[in-house]
Amino acid sequence: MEAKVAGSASMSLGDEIVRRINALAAISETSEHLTRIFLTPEHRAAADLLMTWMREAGMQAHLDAIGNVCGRYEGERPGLPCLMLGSHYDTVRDAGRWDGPLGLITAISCVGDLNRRGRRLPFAIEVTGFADEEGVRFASTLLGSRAIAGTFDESALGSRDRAGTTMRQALTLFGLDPDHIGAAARAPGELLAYVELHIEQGPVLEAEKLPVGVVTAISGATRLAVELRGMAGHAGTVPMALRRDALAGAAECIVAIEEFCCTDRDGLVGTVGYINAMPGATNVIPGMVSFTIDIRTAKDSYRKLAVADIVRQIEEIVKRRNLKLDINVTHENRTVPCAPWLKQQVADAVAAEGFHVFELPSGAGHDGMAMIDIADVAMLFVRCRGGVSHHPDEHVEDADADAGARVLLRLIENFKPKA
Ligand code: HGY
Ligand code: MN
Ligand code: MN
Repeated sequence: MEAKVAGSASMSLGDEIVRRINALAAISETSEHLTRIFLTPEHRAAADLLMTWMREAGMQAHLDAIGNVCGRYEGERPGLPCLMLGSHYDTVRDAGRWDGPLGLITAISCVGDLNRRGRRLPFAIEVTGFADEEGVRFASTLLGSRAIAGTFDESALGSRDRAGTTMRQALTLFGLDPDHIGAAARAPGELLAYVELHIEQGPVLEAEKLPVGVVTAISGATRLAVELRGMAGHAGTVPMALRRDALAGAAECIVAIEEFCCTDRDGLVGTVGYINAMPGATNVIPGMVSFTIDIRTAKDSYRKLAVADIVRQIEEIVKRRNLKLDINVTHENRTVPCAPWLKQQVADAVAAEGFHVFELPSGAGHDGMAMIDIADVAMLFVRCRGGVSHHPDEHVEDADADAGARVLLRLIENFKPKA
């Protein structure tokens, strides 16, 4: 049991949160970088630590059928519908320690504060650590929140990671039953609302000199997997004019994507985050290249047009270079608005804690994009240094972690279900 820090409850909240962020960050695939991927041993160790903290906070805690960590703090009487809080506990590769865990640990610490004060509310509180928001291991993402929302696509069980392991096999190895994922789905009406605290992952709050912000909407995203096939060959003997170089073709596609997105089109952003060239030898012309594309803009209709335009450009490059193309959408999420009635309660809590109410959209995706199918959603952003995220330099000042906790606790204690 951790020693409770003296001082006001919210100061101990901030201290406790930062200490736990650092403790959780130590659970990683390697000691050099923070990487915690879905259904790995470090994923399980993190789940166990989170359940320990949930139980210390007075919650019942369990792992659900897809590996979400689920904590429940009963209301004035058992079985009441809940205000669900939480965030994800998986990370990207070489990640920062705040993306996901800040929202999850802050929610656990807020419940711990209520528990220490013996406070019970006219609703239950549930805190969920979503198992896979980043979608690093298997192409599809939001797996944990989709399972809870009842929208998990069973066909994803056949998707393979880079080692060729299927999600089905990984779930089984993790000790879960892939044919039982449906049991994670919650019935509509069990949740009064879903509220997530998260780092902004952008520079706006820092520019505004504000510790917290109220999210208006979560931008939609489209992810695609591309495979180009040409002809492997000897780097020293095949004349340039006779080559079908898959990597040179991929390079032309990647530059075309960047140029298309740079023409300042309604906040359109495009990223190629992963590429793999085969056979991967210095003296062999690459015969096969696979890469990923991530396209985002807040306007769904515009994003669909942009994706179609980019695919058309890739098809033209591939044809001209006499390559074979295989391109699939692996993830598609519409832009999700935060519910006005709930967003207002986040804003009221920000104001009640003495902070300026500032609204901003989220360019990053979050589990609320799946949770919207089962409950209204809202988000509270916390400033992060330089807006840096998905990077080991990601950082939140102690005072901002404490500010976020104070606002979330205020929101919880003043929460009114939708009339
Ligand atoms: O990709 C995203 O926007 C989120 O961090 N998973
Ligand atoms: Mn992330
Ligand atoms: Mn995140």
